[in-house]
Amino acid sequence: MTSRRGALIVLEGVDKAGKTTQCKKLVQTLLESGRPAEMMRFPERSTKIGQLISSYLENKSNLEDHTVHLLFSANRWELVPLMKEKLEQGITLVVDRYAFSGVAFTSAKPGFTLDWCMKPDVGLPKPDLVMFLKVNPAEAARRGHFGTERYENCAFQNIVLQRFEELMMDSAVNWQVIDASRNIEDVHEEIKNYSQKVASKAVTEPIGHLWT
Ligand code: 2DT
Repeated sequence: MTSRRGALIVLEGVDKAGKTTQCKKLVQTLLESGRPAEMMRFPERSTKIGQLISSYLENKSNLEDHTVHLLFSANRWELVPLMKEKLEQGITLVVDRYAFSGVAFTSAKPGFTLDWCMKPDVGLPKPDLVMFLKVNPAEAARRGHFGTERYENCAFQNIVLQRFEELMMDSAVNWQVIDASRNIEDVHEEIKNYSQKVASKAVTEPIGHLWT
């Protein structure tokens, strides 16, 4: 047995950027290249906390803004033991949204600072790579209608994008901006290249702590 760990790879972006499609394709490609890989997503709606979040997103319930922010964070923390276990088993995790979405979405609401929003997620397993799939919200809207869930409107997504851009100024996080306006295969090719490089490097380094 070796002690090579898997890499923690996160895909972020505004709605309709193609994150889920690209996460699935990346997992498939990693598996085909002989690297154990699994997909995860946040929010993970299957847990008790995830169900509260899901009902909120579907507009079936209302939650106070700070409260729901903390629930999103708690939903990540409750999965940390499982994430660590998988990474230590050598499984590369491809994650559809993470703490960056948490901060970008809540801080797009009036009265929330980036700093306050980051606090509950300080110390989470630090991604080895965060790829930001960039499509401007107008282009994203052309790709299909926004759904009916909370936050799915152009004006809000524009503010979310600004918040992501502020988060991307942090050079302590390994951000890569991907032009996701291109076709699925071209976008995948670039994502694959960054991921394979980082997965080879990550195996020799301990898992870091986010925003510490
Ligand atoms: P999807 O399930 O379609 O990705 O939408 N969100 C997500 C937050 O507000 N805070 C968070 O911490 C996370 C992970 C983004 C989920 C919606 O929930 C928002 C869109």
